[in-house]
Amino acid sequence: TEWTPVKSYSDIRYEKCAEGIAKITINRPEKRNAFRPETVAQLFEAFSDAREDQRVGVVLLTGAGPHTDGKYAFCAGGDQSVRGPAGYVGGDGVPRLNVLDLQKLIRSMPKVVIALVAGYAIGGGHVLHLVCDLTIAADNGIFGQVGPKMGSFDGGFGASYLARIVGQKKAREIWFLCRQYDAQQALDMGLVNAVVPIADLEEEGIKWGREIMQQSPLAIRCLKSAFNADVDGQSGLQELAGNATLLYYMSEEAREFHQAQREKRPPDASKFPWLP
Ligand code: 2NE
Repeated sequence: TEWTPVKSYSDIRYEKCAEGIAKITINRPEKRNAFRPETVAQLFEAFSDAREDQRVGVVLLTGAGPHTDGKYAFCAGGDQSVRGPAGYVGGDGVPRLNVLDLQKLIRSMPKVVIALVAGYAIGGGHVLHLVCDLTIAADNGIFGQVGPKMGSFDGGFGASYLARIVGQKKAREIWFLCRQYDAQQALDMGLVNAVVPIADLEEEGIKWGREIMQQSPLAIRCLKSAFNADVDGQSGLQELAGNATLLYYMSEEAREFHQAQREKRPPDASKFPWLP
């Protein structure tokens, strides 16, 4: 697969291929791909671009590696070296938790986001794979939360969505004991969709991406928002309803009513059935 860089960034790589698949790589291997505010801002920009690009249907999210010590990481969460008293502090001196905005974007964008996890998905990095639609793990994948042992927690998607995925007992175990789980254990608890040899990780992601790119974009879009609606309360319903509006706009019926208003004439409602 030939990847074309979209834009150059300090903390991430952002590429696209001709088949409608984008690849976003967190590129701080010396920090196990931990994110600082700038990393998150760059991720947000790349994901926003992928969302806007009508040729893109699938985004792969992964971490650069291996590091010079031979170890891999998807993401080790927030960069603790820039954590201040009110959040993670970037070059502008402002404390932020902007990864929460990124989580919402990944979750609500009407494209399929696949996490490719090699090595550590820990803390806020674990939550990032969690909010992706699908996760493919390399056989060296390591999963876990660490908040309670290092002074943090994610009680949002990191807790409630985790519990939807692995069940209440397991989610509480993950957060209360802060253990690390290997890829097979993650597969057994439904935390990931597949485990493959590390050498095959990207190829497997592309294979899944290609299969998704053969499907109906509108069907995938509506399904993603339907899955979200079950869990996300009013904002989930808003996404689902937005798709209903989109589909309605695309109908002959909406066009007639819109046209009639523009032409200052009564709409011809008789043309449209009241379906059972
Ligand atoms: C990931 C893990 C378990 C890997 O262990 P190991 O032994 O393979 O690597 P090591 O030696 O710990 O790390 C290698 C280098 O990466 C840096 C380390 O400081 C080290 O740097 P040097 O000493 O070589 O210079 N590094 C690793 N993770 C980092 C991080 N998160 N921030 C800054 N530097 C990091 C092990 O590294 C580990 O446990 N990492 C810390 C995990 C962690 O505490 N994550 C934050 C959780 S809180 C969070 O993510 C969060 C939240 O709770 C709420 C909102 C937003 C974010």
